[in-house]
Amino acid sequence: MSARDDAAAPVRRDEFAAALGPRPSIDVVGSPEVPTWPVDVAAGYRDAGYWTGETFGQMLRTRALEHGGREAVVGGGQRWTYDELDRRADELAGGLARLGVRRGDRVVVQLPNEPVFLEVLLGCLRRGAVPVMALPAHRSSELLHFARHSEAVALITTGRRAGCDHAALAEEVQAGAPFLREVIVDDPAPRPGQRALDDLRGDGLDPDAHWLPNGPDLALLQLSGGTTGLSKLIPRTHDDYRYSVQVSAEVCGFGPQTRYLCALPAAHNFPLSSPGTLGTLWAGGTVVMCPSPDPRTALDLIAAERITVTGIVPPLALAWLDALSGGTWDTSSLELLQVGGAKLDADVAARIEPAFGARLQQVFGMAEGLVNYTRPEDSPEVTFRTQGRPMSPGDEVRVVDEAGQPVAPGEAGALQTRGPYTIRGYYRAPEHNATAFTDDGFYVTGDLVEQTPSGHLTVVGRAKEQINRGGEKVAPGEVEHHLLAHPDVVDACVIGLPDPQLGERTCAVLLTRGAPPTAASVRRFVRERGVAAFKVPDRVAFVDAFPTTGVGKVSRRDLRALLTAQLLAPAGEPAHPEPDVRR
Ligand code: AMP
Ligand code: DBH
Repeated sequence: MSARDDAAAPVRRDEFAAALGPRPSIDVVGSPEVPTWPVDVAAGYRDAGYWTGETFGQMLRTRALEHGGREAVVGGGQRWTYDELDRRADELAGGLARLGVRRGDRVVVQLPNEPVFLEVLLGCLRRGAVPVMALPAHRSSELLHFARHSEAVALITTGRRAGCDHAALAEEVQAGAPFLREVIVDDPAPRPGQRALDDLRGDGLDPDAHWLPNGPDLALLQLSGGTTGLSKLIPRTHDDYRYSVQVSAEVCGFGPQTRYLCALPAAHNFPLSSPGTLGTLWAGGTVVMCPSPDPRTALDLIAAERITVTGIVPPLALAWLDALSGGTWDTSSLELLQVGGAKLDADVAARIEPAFGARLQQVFGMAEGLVNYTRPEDSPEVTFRTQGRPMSPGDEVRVVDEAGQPVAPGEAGALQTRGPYTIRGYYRAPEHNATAFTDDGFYVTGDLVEQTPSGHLTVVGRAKEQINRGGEKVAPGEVEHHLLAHPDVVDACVIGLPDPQLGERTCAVLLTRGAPPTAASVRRFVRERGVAAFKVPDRVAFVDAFPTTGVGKVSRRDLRALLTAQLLAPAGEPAHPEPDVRR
């Protein structure tokens, strides 16, 4: 990072001094490890007014000066004004500084949909610490990967939520991540070796005593769904992420009147930035944190809090539609329902507006950058059948064939993109970057799309191995790695099978030695390896041999065809919700 070292900054509390141990090196933005835009391209984005140099810490302060007494965030029985959120972010930033967390240091953050999420996120951003945006669903294997790969100095988590003891989980992570000096828990009675979040509150950040971040600095590390292996970390700068939040808010018509329900996990790129919670704060609106996306909780909150907009994934759209058809909820305040993260069926799309009395907006985005939206002026045909068009005039998209040549207009091809908020490389992944980005800096999205003359994109398929389980992305290789650790498993292949609710479900196809284990025991084995529940295979099947391609690689396509025919075709077999299938 371009930061100067502020280790000499005064440590104002003795108890924190002991925490100052050896530090990992600070990243240099623009190094092969943390790729960034070429200097001339960056200058162009600044000249065009896309990048303003404003950091998220400054953005919040500006909004507090403008809207101080207005409600910023609501949830868990709390209602904070912009002034209060700003003060809390300042205190958190000050607390981090006293702990010796410097500008550029990585901090893994795993928090539920509660106001504290924004307090900690904005505290980190104001300090210039770089949050790694873990989801509440992540377990030890993912958290360890994030902590180790980023050499995080701290982990900020919650107590017990939704049946998971996050403090105990943090203890596991602590044991395996040597750089992790601090585990901070949002719980007044932390475990030994952990610290209460309350300890960080109290004094604000003294702007003279600490170096604060600048626009080109890393703001946060988002997570990619991954394709073949573990999640990649996505380096987003204050300049580019703030720009994406601003354009999103403008395109979606967010303003001080906006009341946004954060129904998806708050750390995910969609509810965070498209326009999400940060877009709502950019616009001076109110964020309402929804503790769970189940229809009853969410629809009750929409009515009680007079929500005007929310964003959900297609399976939730189905579940909410189903609830609305069987009960009465007041959704009269809702103006816009965003659906994205996975392909929305056109017929389901057409049901949204009559059921909710709100306009549908399709959102096709990626944590790496590019976000597409349908717009109010789009015809029903375009709104139902396409996933929108790029949000910024600075977005460049091209649709290419296997040789990398542009396809004829309207034909399907692979989507590549670059622009003022699309990364030029993953964090600390030079080898992967060599193929995930073209020589001229386009991100190879792995999505197959068709583009209309109006520029709208329809997602028609995928060239990447990733499985999209209703918006939750599963990298087959990551799950296969866990399956291969099973003592009875010789070889494993994880594929996606069609599913009416989720679009796709995962199926682990196994080659075993001796009598095959039960499907339930295989699933338990994967779960006990400490992975997010959405990655535990929905189905388990056994084969005597894998179909192979000409060069002897396992043919996922043939396997998918075989399993789709074998597992889903027989009449009477419950496709849902019964997850285990033994063959
Ligand atoms: P990630 O890179 O993990 O952030 O996931 C982004 C990917 O999700 C995209 O590249 C698409 O494959 C998929 N995706 C997101 N939104 C949509 C959508 N509206 N329709 C179809 N696929 C989508
Ligand atoms: O799926 C995604 O990653 C996604 C979907 C909609 C996203 O990152 C976004 C909007 O910003």
